[in-house]
Amino acid sequence: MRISSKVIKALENGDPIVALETTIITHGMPYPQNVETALEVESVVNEYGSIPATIGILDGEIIIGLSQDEIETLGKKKDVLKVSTREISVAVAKGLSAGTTVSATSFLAEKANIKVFATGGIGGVHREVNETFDISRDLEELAERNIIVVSSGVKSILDVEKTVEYLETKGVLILGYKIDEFPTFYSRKSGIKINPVTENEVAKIFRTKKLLKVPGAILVANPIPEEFEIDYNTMEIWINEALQEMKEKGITGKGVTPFLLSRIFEISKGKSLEANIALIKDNARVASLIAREIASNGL
Ligand code: PSU
Ligand code: MN
Repeated sequence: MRISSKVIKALENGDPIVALETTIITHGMPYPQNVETALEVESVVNEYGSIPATIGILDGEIIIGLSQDEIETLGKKKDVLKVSTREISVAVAKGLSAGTTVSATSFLAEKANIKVFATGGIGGVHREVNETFDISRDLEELAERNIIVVSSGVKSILDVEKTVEYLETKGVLILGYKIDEFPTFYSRKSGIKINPVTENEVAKIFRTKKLLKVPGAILVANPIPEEFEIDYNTMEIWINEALQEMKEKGITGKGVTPFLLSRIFEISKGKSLEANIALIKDNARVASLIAREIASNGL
């Protein structure tokens, strides 16, 4: 594992750091928007006072703090793997390149002693889980990692209620960044009530949790900025169309999330991508503010 010199310096100085994932680059968005977005997200982290650490695997090397060139290389590369925690070793042993999911990124961020992580949306319990057993590794990993993850809730391609229930079962604390309702990625609404907090309160809760040695992540839900919200019912129509096609094509497992994202991108004529970019940038802002509180409290 290689940690970039910038990130090493920040770690040594106790400066605020925000980890960023790469599956969103390799499997979540088309080129070149994936690379542009990844670089913009890093700028937002910088702008709000923290150091970005984009995490991924290039030719078998785990990198904490990819350079701009490395992000570009990963974003352009064909045949890149999508790795959850269990497959990190495969990519490394075989010298392959990979985007790290929320699970793999949380695992690696914790190893590098990074406390805050920003993403778009985490994986979750899929619709029709009774048939497919498809529950993202992200949820199990978050139960075990001592990290704060900022996301726009979970996508409504998933079963949102079941995902929230599962997070409770697994002991992942859900907090709302200045909101009292769990967001569903493209929409600020779900009807599910959560505890609203400020960045300062997140840091206090993190400290208390640490003192009590309560394991598991804190999931900070930050809703999509209002002007980019997509009407819930319109989204439902698009999602159902994509889900239907997925069934017809027989897509399962790892392919599910990337397929749905790219189909919804096409069906929505790019509107879903615009929303996705807006919310990830806002999550980077919130994560940067939280990381500063964490650092200034010496946590
Ligand atoms: N949600 C998004 N965009 C993404 C992902 C989730 O809006 O790109 C990625 C994340 O990296 C997440 C992964 O960890 O998909 C989950 O994949 P799966 O459902 O196969 O566990
Ligand atoms: Mn899955």
